Amino acid sequence: MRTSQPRTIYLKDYKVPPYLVDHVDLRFELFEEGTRVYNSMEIRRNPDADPGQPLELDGEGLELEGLTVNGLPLAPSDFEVTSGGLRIEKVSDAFTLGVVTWILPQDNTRLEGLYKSSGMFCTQCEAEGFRWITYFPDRPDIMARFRTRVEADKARYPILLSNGNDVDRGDLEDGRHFVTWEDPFPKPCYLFALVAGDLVEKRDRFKTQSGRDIDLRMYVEPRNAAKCDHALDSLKRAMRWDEQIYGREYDLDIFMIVAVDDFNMGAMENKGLNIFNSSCVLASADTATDAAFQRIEAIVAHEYFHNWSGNRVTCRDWFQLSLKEGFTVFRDSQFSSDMGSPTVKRIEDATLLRTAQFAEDSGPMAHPVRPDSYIEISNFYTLTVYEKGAEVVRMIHTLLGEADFRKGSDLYFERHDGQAVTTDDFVKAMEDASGRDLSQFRLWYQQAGTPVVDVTDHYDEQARTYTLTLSQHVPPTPGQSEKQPQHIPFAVGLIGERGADLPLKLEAGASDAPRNRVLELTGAEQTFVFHDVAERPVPSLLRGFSAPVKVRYPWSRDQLLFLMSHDSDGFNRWDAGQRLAVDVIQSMLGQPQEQTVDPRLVTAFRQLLSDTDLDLALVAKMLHLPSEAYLIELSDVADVQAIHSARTRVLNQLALELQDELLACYLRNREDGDYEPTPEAIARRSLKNTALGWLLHINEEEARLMALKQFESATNMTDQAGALRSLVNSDFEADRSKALDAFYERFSDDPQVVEQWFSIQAGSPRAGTLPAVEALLEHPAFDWKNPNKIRSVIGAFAGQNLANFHAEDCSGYRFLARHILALDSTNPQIAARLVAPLTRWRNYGEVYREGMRAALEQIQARPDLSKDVYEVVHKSLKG
Ligand code: B3K
Ligand code: ZN
Repeated sequence: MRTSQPRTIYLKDYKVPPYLVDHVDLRFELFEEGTRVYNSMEIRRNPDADPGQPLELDGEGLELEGLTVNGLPLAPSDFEVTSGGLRIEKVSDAFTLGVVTWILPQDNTRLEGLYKSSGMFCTQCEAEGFRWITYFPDRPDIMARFRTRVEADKARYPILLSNGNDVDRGDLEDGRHFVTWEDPFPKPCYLFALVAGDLVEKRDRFKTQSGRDIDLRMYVEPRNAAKCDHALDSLKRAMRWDEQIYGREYDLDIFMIVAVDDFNMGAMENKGLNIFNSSCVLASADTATDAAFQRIEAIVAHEYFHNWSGNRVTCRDWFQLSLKEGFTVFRDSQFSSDMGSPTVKRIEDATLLRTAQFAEDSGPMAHPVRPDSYIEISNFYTLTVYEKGAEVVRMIHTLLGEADFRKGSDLYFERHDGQAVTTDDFVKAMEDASGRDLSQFRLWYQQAGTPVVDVTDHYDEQARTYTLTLSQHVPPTPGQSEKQPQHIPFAVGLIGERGADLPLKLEAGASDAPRNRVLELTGAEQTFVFHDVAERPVPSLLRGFSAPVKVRYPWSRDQLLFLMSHDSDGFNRWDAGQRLAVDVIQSMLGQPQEQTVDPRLVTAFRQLLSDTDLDLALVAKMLHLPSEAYLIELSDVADVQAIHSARTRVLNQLALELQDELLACYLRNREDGDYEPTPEAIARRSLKNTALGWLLHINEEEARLMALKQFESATNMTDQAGALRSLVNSDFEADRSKALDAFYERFSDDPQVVEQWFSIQAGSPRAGTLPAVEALLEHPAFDWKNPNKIRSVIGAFAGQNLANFHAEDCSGYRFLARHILALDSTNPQIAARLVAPLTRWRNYGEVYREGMRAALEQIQARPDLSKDVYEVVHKSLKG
């Protein structure tokens, strides 16, 4: 824990490591009272570094039991144990360093390094967890070959795993045994993993494109044995897809997946041994929702894809995190898009980006995709690094086109295999393979903030020209007051009066003009003239959300309605509906209760609900009104209660006016038959449950009976949870509590379902009042040591239940601050994540603003804050 001002690390201070580690031999003796780690490193001086530097190793929370050089013990005067590590002033050019440490995994609540989760040992080393295991140069540009021997009690821990191939195993005295693993690929220590436990093994096989047989193994606690199929099937699809789309084949003979209940994030791509949060890998139809099935497929694929984008080619330093994360998120989104509906996937990605990443990008924690500095790297596993980073790669894909992008990725993997590199190396490979100049494009990695593109247009009837003028600016962000124009691929179409796309001729008389074009905006202002335009068109701007920017254009409501039903770009159809709804909701802010909704919105929604020819998956998305979080992001000074009330009124009126259509939609999509997570079936369930939710929102009696029936007879979790959620969000209080009790009763021994039960309540504006949420924290199933439980109660309350969290008496803020402080001493990473809802206090109305600031100040006043929480709170208050 911190006692003084924590140190800031700068990208500009990067220096190559003075020493390299070629080989590491590890031996773990696992006991109930602690673990002894024997670590033997073959070290040599780095020929590219200045000579004569001391050897410095990182280490935290370690008890040093032995230190040898070439087998001979070091005298205490030859080394120094510092607060963050160990320093040996004089070493030779090549030597073997032996370190023995004693650690306490059973007491490790931070969940980084080696720790215990429901009776099993597991590790989490990214980003800087390996230093909690042994002394080591804990930085990703040190790539070593690892050999790991794990020893433990055989009855308690029959399964002993680490990276690579198992090369030796046997029994030891006192009922103990060992397994030795060898990983032939050099890797940074953040990819090291170890697991020991009483687990069942599920096996599968995969034949690679070159004909090699890969052993797929999934390890879970015995009670989860029936929840592995979906992950294994997803894995095989991902392996095939990566061969087909990127030419990437798996390289080891074994690929292992392990599920653990206590995990700080979703999953981890350790070489050959991916470790997952149970909630991101275990699924069965009766316990996991459609959303969970899709999330699992995407995360399994994401971690698998890291084997090339992250493991074979890794990051030089943590400022380059987006090198692996942005690229891998892009790859997993392409994969999900290929497995399901591309338009829906794009809508989901853009929604996350526009709601949460744009908020991050305009708040006090705003940072470039490649940050310049950090205090605690764990705080930089952000939406900016991941999602905006993926958008940046996607824009390269758009600019280069499929074929050249593939040439670029081939070159990147070939050129840098086995290396630790930078985002610049990635862009360079793309340039070299395609011949394109991406120098201005690189600003996407360097400048923080969301570019705003203002669009004006002019139609000249005489000349039959249509002119689009695009101008851009990037708002100032902390530490970056001046910005340069960025290189923005801006996809457009022009829609004629009869609803068809017009040819887009940038020269008069050109024949065969495309009806979709990617304009390249590079200047602060640029004009594009389209010729032979026979009639005044409606512009379809930023089709497919071709860049992570905000577009401003003075659409009329009639134009938006027109786009909603005519745009050939599915994404923009959805977007037009969102813009229309935002406009309607915003116009009702602060208006009296009786203010009625623009009838055109009602008509548009009626059409969506009734037209059975439309793409169901798209309709399901279009029926979702913009979230409160998005409406807050769009406001300069958010009045949360007014937003909540306006949005609720719009929802109520729509539901009241469309009762018949909603009922019909519900009945039409109430399918029977076996559960299948196909895009079509998912869309049906989503539509049906949205209709049900709307009807219960207005406390419709017939819908109440349908919800109760659905709740009782559901054969899958999507319908079960959909019915429960609808009841919880209604005013039928007796039904609500009966359903909640029944649900808990049925699923109380399944932690993943209990987490859903928590979050449905904590996230509900009706059920999730502060006293109700405080009661959930006292529930026997709640566990302060389990991040999923914290997320499902506190995270859901502060992240989804905005009307209660932002109560005007500021009780929600004080509640959050209190728990952040309590959590900071057990799990600083989780504590720091919970600060996020308070960081943008400057963008709220006065009551909220002052309350949030007071909560941040209360946290900051604690003298021994972790670096994690300190950084977020400090930067938030500083702005
Ligand atoms: N690379 C891990 C994230 C590690 C987070 C460490 N605080 C999971 C992923 O992005 O695939
Ligand atoms: Zn990742």
